Amino acid sequence: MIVVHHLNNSRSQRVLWMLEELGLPYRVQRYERDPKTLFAPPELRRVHPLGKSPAIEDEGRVIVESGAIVEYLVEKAQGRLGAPADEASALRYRMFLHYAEGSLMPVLLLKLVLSRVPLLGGLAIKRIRPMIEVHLDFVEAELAQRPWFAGEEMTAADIMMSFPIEVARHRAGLDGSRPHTIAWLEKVQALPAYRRAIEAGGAYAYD
Ligand SMILES: N[C@@H](CCC(=O)N[C@@H](CS)C(=O)NCC(=O)O)C(=O)O
Repeated sequence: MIVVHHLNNSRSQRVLWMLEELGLPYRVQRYERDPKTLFAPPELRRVHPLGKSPAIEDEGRVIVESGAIVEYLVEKAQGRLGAPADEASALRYRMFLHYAEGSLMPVLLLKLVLSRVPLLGGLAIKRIRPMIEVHLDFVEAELAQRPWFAGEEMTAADIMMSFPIEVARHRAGLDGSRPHTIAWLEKVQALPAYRRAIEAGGAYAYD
């Protein structure tokens, strides 16, 4: 059985969602962030030297990095939730799979870190804000054209994008002025597998 090393309020929530969508059996090993620093507890370093979540264990292997985990699970499920058949959707699938952690999360994380730096942090955030707007406009324009990030079907690209979009919603000003993105998020949050994943992972909050 797959073991998910799950940190509260973290990227590993989307691994739980993916496992629920695929109906693969798993067990959750829970870890709690330090309430002050928000860092993971040292026990996670016993799983993998990076000490980050998500990490999964399957068949004696430890796998880290949400994107790599998601691709591993697509393969394990014989391609379910993987790249769609048509070329344009498949290209978007691959792009969003990487974009979530490669481009969108870094600017959101930068804002989060700066928001904890007194005085100068506030000034620096003013420089970051326009960068975030460019990303949120891009996402909105994409979702205005199709129901899911890759195309007509929900894929692992949507699962990867769920975490940064949730972070943007709670901490970076994503609101009803970007109606397609909000509609996508509400659609995702209403999915039965998503709800089950929330129950499995525990309360999910950014505030
Ligand atoms: N790019 C990695 C990022 C992993 C990561 O930074 N995870 C965060 C949780 S959202 C974490 O473990 N933070 C706790 C810490 O850094 O101590 C991934 O997508 O898996």
